[in-house]
Amino acid sequence: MKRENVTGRANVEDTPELEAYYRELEGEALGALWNVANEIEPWYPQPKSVPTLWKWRRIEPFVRRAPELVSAEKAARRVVMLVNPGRKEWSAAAGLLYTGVQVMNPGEFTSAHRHQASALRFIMEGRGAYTTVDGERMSLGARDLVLTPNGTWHDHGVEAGGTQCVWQDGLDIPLMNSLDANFYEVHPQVVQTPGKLSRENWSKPYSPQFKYAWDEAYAALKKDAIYEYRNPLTGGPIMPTIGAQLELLRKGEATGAHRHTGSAIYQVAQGSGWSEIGGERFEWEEKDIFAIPSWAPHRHGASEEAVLFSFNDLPAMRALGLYREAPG
Ligand code: GTQ
Repeated sequence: MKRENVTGRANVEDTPELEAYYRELEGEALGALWNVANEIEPWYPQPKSVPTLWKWRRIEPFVRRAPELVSAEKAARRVVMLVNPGRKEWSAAAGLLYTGVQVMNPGEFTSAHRHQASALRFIMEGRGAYTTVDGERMSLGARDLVLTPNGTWHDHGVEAGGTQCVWQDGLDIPLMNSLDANFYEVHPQVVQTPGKLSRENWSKPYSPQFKYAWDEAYAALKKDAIYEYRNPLTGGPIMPTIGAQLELLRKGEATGAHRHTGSAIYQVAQGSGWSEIGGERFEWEEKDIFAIPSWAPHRHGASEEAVLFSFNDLPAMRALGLYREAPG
């Protein structure tokens, strides 16, 4: 047996005969595994996503210009997407997660729809924002979290007496498309007629609570330094594929480094500090957004007291038995 084979990794040199053989394979929709085995079976996860920080001061001018260039009605969702340079073809911010910043002026709204992708919104600024989820209308203020779980009808808007509102959308669109399981439907009404949603015998795979007010979450966070948004019925994650949390970092404090399978997208809810992600250091301030790819070692520190909001695909990882964690 050749020594190279001991590693179980391919080590084949091209010859003119082999090259001709590869071309013929390709013509038959076939391929030689040994040419790609090292790539498709890596020793450990090799995400195409790269650690990325989007500074709010760089995003903001584009967000403000969008309403001047395109109406909310025509755009349907007027969102500036945050696209990871390594995951452009999937419109992913990292791995299986999508994120974008949506802007809406007073009196504007999006038409009602639903999709298989699970979604959440973290309000960044403004007064008068609302979301209607399966007929239940909720008012939203800065740093409130609202869920629009997979399959729920939703439309959003800003009341005529409000101010321009900006929020971060987080969805598992790349996961749904990777699984070829995405669906999209338009509601028969442009906007839903608000009503009362019955929660009796709740058996949906997501939280019956859709709105998580900032004041309550922040009060709980102050006690524990970590606050996981949970399904109050099960104590489990808010949605089957997406989890979310707040982390409180006291001034000068730094977390230990670790890595895990699954990606996370962060938004700086308050304060300033830094993160080391995959060996790179990023300095962040309020409203900055950053992405941690799967298996990238990471840790955070605060220059002044900071609160980090984040969402992740860990529920999907856990449901499939794929969650692994290790020290960084
Ligand atoms: O509001 O449901 O940013 O479907 C991207 C896709 C928001 C939404 C996005 C969506 C939505």
